Amino acid sequence: MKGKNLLRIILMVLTVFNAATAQADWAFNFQTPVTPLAEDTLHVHNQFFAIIITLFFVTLGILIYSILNHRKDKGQQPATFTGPTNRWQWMLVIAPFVMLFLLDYVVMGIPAYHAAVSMEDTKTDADMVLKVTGSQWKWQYEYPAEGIKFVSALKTTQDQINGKAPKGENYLLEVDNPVVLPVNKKVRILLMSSDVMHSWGVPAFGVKRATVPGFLRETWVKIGKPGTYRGQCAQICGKNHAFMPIIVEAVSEEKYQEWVAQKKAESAAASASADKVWAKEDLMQHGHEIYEKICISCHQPEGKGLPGAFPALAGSKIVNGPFLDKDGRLIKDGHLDRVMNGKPGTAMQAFKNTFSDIDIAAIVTYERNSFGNSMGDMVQPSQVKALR
Ligand SMILES: [Cu+2]
Repeated sequence: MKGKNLLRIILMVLTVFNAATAQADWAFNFQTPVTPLAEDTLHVHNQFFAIIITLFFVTLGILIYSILNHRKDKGQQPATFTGPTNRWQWMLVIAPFVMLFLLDYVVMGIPAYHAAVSMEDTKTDADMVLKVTGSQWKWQYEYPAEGIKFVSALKTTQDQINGKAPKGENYLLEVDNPVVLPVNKKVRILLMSSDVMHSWGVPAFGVKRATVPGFLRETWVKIGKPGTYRGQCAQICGKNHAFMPIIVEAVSEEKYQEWVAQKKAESAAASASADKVWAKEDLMQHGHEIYEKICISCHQPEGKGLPGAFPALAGSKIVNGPFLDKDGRLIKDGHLDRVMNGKPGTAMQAFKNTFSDIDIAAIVTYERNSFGNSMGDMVQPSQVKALR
């Protein structure tokens, strides 16, 4: 009688569990997979989960049954033997071993091997290459074949982060420049880092790969469905680790080509307007936008920095010092040199690699005339261009 009740309880738990996981859009389920890798790994996960849960309930059932029925007060007498003494007992020792061996190395081993091998297969039939560089605290993307290169940074405003404005729908999961990729194309993704370890992770792609300074790592995607896919840095990388999301827009081949053309036109236009003379207000405004997006994470609002970690810009000797010598050459360790070439061994990167001439001129001009700094001077984009 008791054994029947126990069986009923186990069946009930399994039924409830099964009903809960069967709902595809259940809040605690995985995101819908859109790449072969994501489908493969999710399939392996589900299969293993079923095996594990079955083993769990079978062992738990035997355990509970034994506790209830093999009790001293039921008159059970303990056996006195030690070790297997007959063929039947040897069977009880060997059978679980054989079962687990088959489960691990055949039933679970073959699909796991298949998934692991396909994860590493980045080169076969790759249609294009995307380079991803993690840096504190933004992503840099490059399309080598198209000559497109841009920085993708958090778009959520400081006011939202500081609770001064209501949070948007995609709070901390929105960027200024999303990655755009064509659907149904195998994209080989090369990953690197300019400072510390980061990890480029997009759950719907089944991809999460660390970017390691000094190493080139790879993964790939072949996105089956157009859409906006969001991810985050998945390797703790310092103070603003939570503020470097990833967005991939998967679009049709035609839309992708349109985007490529538009990006190329934008960079051509930027290069052309670097040659004209800029008004100080325009540089200040553009510099403010970049500061709020990029520089603020270390140098802080109001340019006060973080003592011991990131230097203040307000009242800084470098910011309030000269940046070009009388022959128009870059002064070593001057303001412009620091922004363009960075400071090796610190979080201060060489921004000439990622920022345009206009960006660099604007940010230097902005810093020299903000936070109580009042140098009154400015840098023209053409000057930056000449220094490259
Ligand atoms: Cu991170």
